[in-house]
Amino acid sequence: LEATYYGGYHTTAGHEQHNAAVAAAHPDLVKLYDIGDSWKKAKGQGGHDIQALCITKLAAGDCALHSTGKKPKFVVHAQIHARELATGEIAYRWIDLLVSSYGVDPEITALLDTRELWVVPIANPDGVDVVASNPTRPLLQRKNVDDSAGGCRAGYPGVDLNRNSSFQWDGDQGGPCDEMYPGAKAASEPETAAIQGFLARIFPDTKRGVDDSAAASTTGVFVTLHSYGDDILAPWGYTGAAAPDRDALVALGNKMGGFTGYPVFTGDGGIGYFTPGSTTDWLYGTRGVPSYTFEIGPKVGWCAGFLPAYSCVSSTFWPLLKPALVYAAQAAGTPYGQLP
Ligand code: 0X9
Ligand code: ZN
Repeated sequence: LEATYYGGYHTTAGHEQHNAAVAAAHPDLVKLYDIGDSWKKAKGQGGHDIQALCITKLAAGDCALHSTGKKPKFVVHAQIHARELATGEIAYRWIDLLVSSYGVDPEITALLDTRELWVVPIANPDGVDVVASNPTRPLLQRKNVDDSAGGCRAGYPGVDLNRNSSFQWDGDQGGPCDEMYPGAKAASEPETAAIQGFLARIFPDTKRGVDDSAAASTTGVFVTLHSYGDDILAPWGYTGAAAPDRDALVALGNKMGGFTGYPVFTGDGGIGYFTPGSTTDWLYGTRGVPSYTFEIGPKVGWCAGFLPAYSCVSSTFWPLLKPALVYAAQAAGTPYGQLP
């Protein structure tokens, strides 16, 4: 299986080889987990396990798949929309930065000493297989590859995994052949069950009204990488009503967006449509974790679009995202307070 395509982007197999190599090379820093199945895997038709890495200077109790760890958690989640090529590469470089900088760069060393840095580099592995199946001109598959609702004469069947989450799921977002098809029911897809199950295990429930003493001391930050809106979207995505912590969410969003030049929007701001069933609304709405969609830009120019030249990763995307992710990881300690 080819590890790369389209000038250097990593296939699902390439990411799997990388994850295994990083875990083997850094047993003191990395734990690698299988958090569930892709749709094809669940059907016994090949497919993939969905992989999550936890990167930290491992001490007793760190990086367990439950919420009792002492270090605040920062999660990077990427390529839930398969055709958004820049996103998985940023996750890949983030992993490499973390494991190669421990004991070398004081800022990253401090991060690994004090945070659990979780990464799900490919949230939609079957979809990425479709995209990479034409290595010179990647296919524009957005969704997973669930075709059980019937054939689509034109276009690509599948469920939009960013409409399938079981918080404010809305079945009226389109039919099986539409790009925003939310699935037959909430969390119908194994990829959704995997990410929700994983996040519910590692994050305690700190949302308002559950335990307000916990809400006041919320730790953890979640970032999902999309492209190419050139902005940051904060909860809620399903409604224009203000989220309970909207001012604090936007304040942290603005700090992170300062590194990338992204403005911060809530509701349908910036995009012009609501997004019921998104990953970020689900995590914020069920666990209270400050959760952001980074829409990697630019919207115009050479590096715009779903399929930018691979050289754009080094020239444009990574230099902007790297400091934003470092900042977000630091902020996971006290996301709503004492912003440095
Ligand atoms: O529509 C989406 O899923 C995202 N845009 S994309 O072009 N990458 O497909 C936007 C998601 C916005 N989410 C929230 N506002 N929570
Ligand atoms: Zn997207």
